Amino acid sequence: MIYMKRRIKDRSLYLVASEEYAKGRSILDVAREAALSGVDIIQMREKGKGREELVSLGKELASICREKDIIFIVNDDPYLAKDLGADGVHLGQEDLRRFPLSRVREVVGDAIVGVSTHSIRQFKDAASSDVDYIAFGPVFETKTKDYSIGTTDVEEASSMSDKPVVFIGGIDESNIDDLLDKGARNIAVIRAIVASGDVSSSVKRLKDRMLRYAADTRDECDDRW
Ligand code: TZP
Ligand code: MG
Repeated sequence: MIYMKRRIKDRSLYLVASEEYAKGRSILDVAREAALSGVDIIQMREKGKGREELVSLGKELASICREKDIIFIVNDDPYLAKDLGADGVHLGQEDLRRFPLSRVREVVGDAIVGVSTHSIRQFKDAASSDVDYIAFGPVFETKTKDYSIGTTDVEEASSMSDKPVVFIGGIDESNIDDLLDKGARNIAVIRAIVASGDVSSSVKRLKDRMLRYAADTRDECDDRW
């Protein structure tokens, strides 16, 4: 059985762990370093690995996360999330066609379910559905998608739902302030952490920006979630 539902903390830094961007480093090494440095959520997102490899990597990532009280999310596959005892699963729009949310709930029970959205219309659908958080993007240019949606809708997406919203896509230290200014509270990245020459410093600086922004604007962490 999957664990009891964990809460996504407000002002979460969410690492999407994909070895293909790790410049030859093992994703486990990157995840370990990131876990020690302050990420709040780690997602296993490995497109090129078979099930056996995913199970073995997933067990290691789950153990790293457990040790540091980090939320562990599995991408694409609710059955794999369940088998790994993950805290949750993340699904894209195409995954939802394969696994309708009613089926996802049957598989993962009360675990965290997150969904990717790429427009306000998709966001609204997600907001009124049985998901626990909503990812919105890609807000900037990124390698995993051949388009980006820009930041025009960030304010609307930030304020439209009581569910946690996680912004994603090309976010790094050079543009994170723009998002925070527009109301973003939770940020997900691949390359800004995974491809960094100094994972620990990158994590600490991103997290520090997020927390400092909250303190400076007196909009401290919201514990509704
Ligand atoms: N979904 C939307 S953008 C993206 C995903 C998985 C990739 C984000 O990667 P990066 O390196 O932070 O742009
Ligand atoms: Mg997917």
